[in-house]
Amino acid sequence: MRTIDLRSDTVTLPTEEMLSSILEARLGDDVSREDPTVNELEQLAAEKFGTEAALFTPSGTQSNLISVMVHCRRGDEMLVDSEAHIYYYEAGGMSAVAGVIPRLIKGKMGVFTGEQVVGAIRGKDLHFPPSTLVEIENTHNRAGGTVWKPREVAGVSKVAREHGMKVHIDGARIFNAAVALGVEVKEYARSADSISFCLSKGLAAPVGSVLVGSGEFIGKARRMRKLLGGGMRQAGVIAAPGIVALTKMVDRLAEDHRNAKKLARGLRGLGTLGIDLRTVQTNIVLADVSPMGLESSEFIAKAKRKGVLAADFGGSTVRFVTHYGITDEDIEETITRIGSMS
Ligand code: TLP
Repeated sequence: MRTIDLRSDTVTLPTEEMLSSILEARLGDDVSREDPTVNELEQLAAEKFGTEAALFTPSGTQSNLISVMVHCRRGDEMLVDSEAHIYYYEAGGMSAVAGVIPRLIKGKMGVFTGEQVVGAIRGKDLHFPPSTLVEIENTHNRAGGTVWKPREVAGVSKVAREHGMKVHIDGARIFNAAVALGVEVKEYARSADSISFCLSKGLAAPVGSVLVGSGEFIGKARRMRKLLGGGMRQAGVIAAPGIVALTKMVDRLAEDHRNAKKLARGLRGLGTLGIDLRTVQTNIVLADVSPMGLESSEFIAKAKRKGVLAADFGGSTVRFVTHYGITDEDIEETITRIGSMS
């Protein structure tokens, strides 16, 4: 029985073209900015986002942390959705390393508004930590891969800027958002001071993320990457597949989105899982397994015995993620196998 791995788009394996690109990559010492392949990737990313500069990093977690360290001083406060990845899944780095306290905003399906930001900003009082950064997650992982529209980001950004705050977008899956709406990622970059995106999720590269922003921001970010031990040497071996990811793998995300919708409708049709189709906007499907009388961990163990892997989102919620390597037939097979679970 073939295992269908829907735990995450992080499980994607590099394409043949990515593997060959590694062998052909021109290399140098990237800490001295002498790796032509890393330089090419950074230039390509900056062009795509319409920003002055870009920085290749080992992971999305490090990119987000670097941004917080550049935008904030220790003791500052940042406004962030209560289910945001940076708050939920990044080992508390924003506080443990950057010394920043999170102030939580409750978004609707991961999206919050300028008014909510205004409501959360602290006044200028010596008792309060300065509110210096707003973080937006697009697409929003724990909300089910939901999308921020460029005008929603612009609304938050306008308010943030009026209050002297910076805006960072955790765009781990920002290309999923752009493809789902048919917009350019540039439309998001206009409203942000920094964006982090991942090469190693739906775009299928084996390693790496990229931070984009102004020349000044990226200059500071480069120093923070070094401070965090993220300065890499012949990093062209991992940047080369990243170039393939950016140039060849973006448009095909639409296929993952179609598969996610098909999976969501199929699973919902079984009548034994709670699925809110409004949240199925990109490549993530969240399912409430409580109608089956199961906790998420029990469902996952049972599904595994049927050869279907899903991720545990706690309580009675499980997550399925479609990606490169999951076919139309896999989706049908998943629905059949889950339907046969008793
Ligand atoms: N998300 C992973 C896990 O950490 C949960 C996943 O399987 O979805 N921002 C967002 C929105 C993410 O979803 C992730 C990874 C990251 C940042 C961190 O990226 P990495 O794993 O490269 O540090």
